[in-house]
Amino acid sequence: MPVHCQQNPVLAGSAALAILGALLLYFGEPSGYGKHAGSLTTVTHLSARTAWFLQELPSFAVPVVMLLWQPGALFGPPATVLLGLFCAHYFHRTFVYSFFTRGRPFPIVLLFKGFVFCMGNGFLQGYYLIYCAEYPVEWYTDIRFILGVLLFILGMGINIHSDYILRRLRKPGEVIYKIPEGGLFTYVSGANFLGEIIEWIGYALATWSLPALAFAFFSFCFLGLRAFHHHRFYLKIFEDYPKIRKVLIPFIF
Ligand code: NDX
Repeated sequence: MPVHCQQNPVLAGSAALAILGALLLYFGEPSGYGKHAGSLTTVTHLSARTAWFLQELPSFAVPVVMLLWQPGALFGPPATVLLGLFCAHYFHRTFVYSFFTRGRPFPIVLLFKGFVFCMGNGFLQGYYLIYCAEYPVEWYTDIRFILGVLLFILGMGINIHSDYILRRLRKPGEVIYKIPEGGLFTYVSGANFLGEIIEWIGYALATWSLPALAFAFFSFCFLGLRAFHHHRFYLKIFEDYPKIRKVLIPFIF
């Protein structure tokens, strides 16, 4: 373990992520934005574009600032590539997804919570890879790295494509809901979420680290639950909702 690495924040942050994920599943309440926001007349909100930009920015900016602060500190090439994948995801989410979203306005209180979450997670993943991880150069040819990176790319592709399908269901300024069609939406209601979960499982495999595993677990809990609530919403709203379509895992659940 490198001398600069403090194990306690890494363990505490990973445990917090895992516990938060488990609590979300246990209580099973929908997160109150998007379809599940209810009436937005009683809560202070911001446009979806501004809200997604602000809340996701720390996940990109915190690791980048940490890197600039300590250039090269205990930071070998495989760790550079792995942190690059994390930052690439959040570069897209912050600067591309936010810019194009046609989502409903977002409650400010949830934006604040999302901001804190992204700050904490950006710090945890960045801290681990910059100060704690030690990958030999042979890690590039390790099956965990290769399979993990492939899964990450596959998941990111599914996630971006599915979010694109959702976006095209609305004209600019519209806030109606329609049945998503095409891509993995043919099989599941939470196709974008399935893509994101695959992505973070791949990242956990490629980094072989506790913080990444905890984040994959959190994503599975949060997004799996959200997929369940979306599925229930569709069944309630659309009488002609496709019967073959499952919640999150094609043909199974
Ligand atoms: N941000 C992760 N809980 C979240 C922000 C909110 O990156 O305090 C988790 C993330 C945070 C959350 C974050 C963590 C938990 C928090 C929560 C706020 C409260 C909660 C902090 C940080 C909390 C407690 C109290 C327990 C601690 O109008 P609209 O918005 O519905 O429109 C949607 C549209 N759309 C449709 N349009 C037409 N017809 C249809 N049928 C449509 N269906 C959807 O598509 C949106 O514009 C768009 C996508 O909507 P949706 O609902 O499918 O996805 P969404 O949840 O908005 O996520 C967007 C993307 C997606 O790719 C997803 O994978 C990714 O972001 N994401 C989201 C959340 C978390 C996360 C990834 C992760 O954990 N990895």
